[in-house]
Amino acid sequence: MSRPLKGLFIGAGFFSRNHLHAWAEVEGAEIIAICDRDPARAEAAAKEFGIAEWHTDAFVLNTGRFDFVDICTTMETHEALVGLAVEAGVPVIVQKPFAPDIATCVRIEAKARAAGVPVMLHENFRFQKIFRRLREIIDSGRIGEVTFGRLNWRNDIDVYTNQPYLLKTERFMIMDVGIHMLDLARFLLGDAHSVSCFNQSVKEGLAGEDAATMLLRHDNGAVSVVDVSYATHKNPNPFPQTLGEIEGRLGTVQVLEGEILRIHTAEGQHDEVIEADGRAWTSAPWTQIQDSVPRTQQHFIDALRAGTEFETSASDSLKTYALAEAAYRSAASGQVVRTDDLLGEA
Ligand code: NAD
Ligand code: 89Y
Repeated sequence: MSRPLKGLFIGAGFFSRNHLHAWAEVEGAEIIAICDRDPARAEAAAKEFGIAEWHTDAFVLNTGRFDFVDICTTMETHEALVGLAVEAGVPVIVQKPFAPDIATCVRIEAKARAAGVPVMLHENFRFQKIFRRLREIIDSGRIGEVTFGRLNWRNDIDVYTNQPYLLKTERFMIMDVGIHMLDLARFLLGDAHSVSCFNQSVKEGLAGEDAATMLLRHDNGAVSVVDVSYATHKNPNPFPQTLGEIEGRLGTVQVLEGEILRIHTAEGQHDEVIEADGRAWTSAPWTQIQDSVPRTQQHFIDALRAGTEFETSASDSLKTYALAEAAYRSAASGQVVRTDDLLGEA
């Protein structure tokens, strides 16, 4: 392999250590500098991960030394940071959610496309081992054409201690975890065009919703129910497992607690237990999420080197974001909302 691609990492906050541990494993790339507007965070991360250079200003992107940038900041900063990278001609991987509203996502994607700069959304849930395996089972034809799906993420992880900005985020649950589930729904059942949604604010004092129940119609006629909640008390707490089932014309796959896929076909029932990868830097209960981060970043580097499309390119991710936008508009209006209207309008 030719020399590793050299990357700048921006945003040394809560989730950054998963990215930085993962970058140390990714083949064909290395992070050579860290940037955070908080100098103490930038310096501490650089020290901990053995990275020589740290900065407080993302304008360092203009120095011509970076082959890519990994942006791990919250959504309201993405337009400016991705814009800076695009102007500097530096390919981008940027954390979900894409931006606070669909018009901003459309502007970001249009600017990158016009400049020919590749941009990928860090959408790691589809890179969880269990969902890669489920996709393989669907592709094998064992359960036939997919007709129905149910995906749920319901727990009461104390997300507010690690990610306090969520307390004040008006578009909260659908943007935080709903967007992962909507991407998974597209990954497993294909594109969707219509959404109906009810939101709930269960915990008191939040600026946004902490639960949402969405109903999707997919382009092939399949229907899915996608529901998310941070206000669901279960013992043991199922965080961070996405549970549910995918039904096809010939069989069903259930996604059960304990990272079990239960496959039902005419021959009977069969379980597959999906084992964690066993990395030294991962720990319960976060392992399933942490394990998906190196796979996501490796996909970005492999596609960048090969010049192929990212699974979750900025243009692909507009389709996921349109479902989230439709969910908010449906919750506000009580109507079913079509995504083609939204993308046209933006
Ligand atoms: P955070 O607020 O803890 O960290 C963000 C960091 O970015 C902060 O240190 C901040 O100082 C820095 N920053 C902000 N703007 C900057 C700028 N212009 N230049 C340089 N530094 C800047 O946030 P977090 O909890 O780490 O989340 C970051 C993103 O990751 C969010 O979009 C969140 O939704 C996402 N996230 C994803 C997952 C996942 O599984 N995919 C999990 C957690 C968080
Ligand atoms: O913010 C959330 C996400 O995107 O993945 C897990 C998380 O950090 C907490 O639920």
